[in-house]
Amino acid sequence: MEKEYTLSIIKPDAVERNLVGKILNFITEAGFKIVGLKMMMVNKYKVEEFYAEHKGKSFFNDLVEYMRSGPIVAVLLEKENAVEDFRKLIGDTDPAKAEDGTIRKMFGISVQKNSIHGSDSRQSALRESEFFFASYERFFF
Ligand code: DAT
Ligand code: MG
Repeated sequence: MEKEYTLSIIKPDAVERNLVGKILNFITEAGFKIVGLKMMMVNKYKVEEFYAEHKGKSFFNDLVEYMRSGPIVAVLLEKENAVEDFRKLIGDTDPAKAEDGTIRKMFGISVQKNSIHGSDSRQSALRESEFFFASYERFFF
């Protein structure tokens, strides 16, 4: 089995509704191992850098405001085929379109307040992991 890593963020709407424990349990029950974990607030510049690929889009400014509206939880996860399997576990960007049993379907409120982030590729996972976690905060066993 080849280990792979992906980066998740439990977003402000889910933290605010006290869903962190429930969501983490759902993730570990699906076979992912937590190898990094951090609760924080991010400033405008950090969010803009994190979501740089969406700069200029109609929803960008609202997205940035939302992501810094309250605490988030960054989670580094390990599993075979982690990136693809985690995207399946969270479901479509729009909770209304997400499949039954996915995290966004269960907990998401809207496209913006969709409760959780998951890296979209191995390259993104590496970039996003380094974005949130120093090397001594990443526990690759
Ligand atoms: P994903 O989070 O599924 O990778 P994305 O990368 O296309 O989706 O967009 C990043 C986030 O931006 C997404 O989780 C919520 C927000 N977003 C995307 N499209 C949106 C839209 N049409 N209206 C409002 N927010 C949007
Ligand atoms: Mg994305």
